[in-house]
Amino acid sequence: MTPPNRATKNGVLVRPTLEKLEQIYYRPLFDLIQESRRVFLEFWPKNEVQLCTLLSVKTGGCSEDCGYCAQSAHYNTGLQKERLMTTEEVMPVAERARQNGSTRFCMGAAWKGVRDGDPKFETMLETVREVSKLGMEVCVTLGQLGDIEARKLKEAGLTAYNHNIDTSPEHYKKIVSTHTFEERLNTIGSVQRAGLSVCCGGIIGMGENETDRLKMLEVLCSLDPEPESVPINCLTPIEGTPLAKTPPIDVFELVRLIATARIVLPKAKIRLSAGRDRLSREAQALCLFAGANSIFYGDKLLTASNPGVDDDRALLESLGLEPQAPYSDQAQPACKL
Ligand code: SAM
Ligand code: DTB
Ligand code: SF4
Repeated sequence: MTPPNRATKNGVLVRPTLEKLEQIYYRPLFDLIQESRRVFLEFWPKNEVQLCTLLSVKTGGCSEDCGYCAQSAHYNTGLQKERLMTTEEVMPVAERARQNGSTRFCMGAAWKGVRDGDPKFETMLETVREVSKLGMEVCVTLGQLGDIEARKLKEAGLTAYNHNIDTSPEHYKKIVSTHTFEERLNTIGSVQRAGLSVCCGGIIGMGENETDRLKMLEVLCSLDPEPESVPINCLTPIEGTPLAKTPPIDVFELVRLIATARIVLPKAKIRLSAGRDRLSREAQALCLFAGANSIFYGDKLLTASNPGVDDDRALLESLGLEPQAPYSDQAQPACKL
């Protein structure tokens, strides 16, 4: 079924153009939020927020030069490089995540990509096989992959693959030189062909302008199928990286982006991701009102800090929001479609 807020022409879905996105994004803020709230309640009628736990299973020493990243070997960020965690090491963390109410477990590795046949990839497949038995959604972000690797991950029980486009195609070149925007899209293509859900979003606050952010959204809307989840990260400035001194974003620009994403990608989980610990409770509340319905839960992201679990519990409680119920307790997914 076509979402009602998406125009169709002769039954064919019309993807929003940059012009259309600008019309939505630049409305008076309260009009924009009113519309995003309407769409949000239509597709996500429960007052729920998905809690996701993130674990860095292989930290640091990455060959890529992404200008925002603590884990790039190109910059001296003071991060201790670590080997790949074994399945036995990951399992207790995943079990604790489930006990604490997470319904999604995301594992990240600081790699350029993965290759079938590599023993490290075999370890990841084994870990995915075991974690998937716990009944949570399982997501990994391992860098570039092809059709074979995506198919094997799907067979191992993976739900979703996270591979962000991070910014507009134009701005991407200013942030990363060791791989291209096109290569990011190729990996996403393999993930889609394998029948995995795509988790794809970006970072704001890397010196891009608002048009870059809308161009990023235009690319996300052009993905077929659309991304199942869209992480919106605010840059966490990392000492030693080229973006260390980038000023923080205006919070209303973040709210505008989330609201616009909710309107044009109504079925997606919009995840308020990195940078939450620099947002006030009020700012987070506005993001959750405007359309965000998922957060990373736990005091650490991959390497950077995240609000403590007690603070997050208190925030949700004071807003009257519930953590998304675990799958086993749900008669049907929270999204109406
Ligand atoms: N190596 C894999 C890749 O690049 O896809 C996976 C790990 S990477 C750390 C995953 C995502 O985390 C990036 O695409 C980016 O969106 C986000 N991220 C990394 N460092 C960040 C930072 N300092 N601030 C905000 N987001 C960040
Ligand atoms: C995503 O978009 N954000 C998460 C997850 N996908 C893997 C990662 C955020 C990383 C923040 C910086 C750090 O912890 O090093
Ligand atoms: Fe490596 Fe991913 Fe960090 Fe880029 S974002 S340096 S690919 S870990």
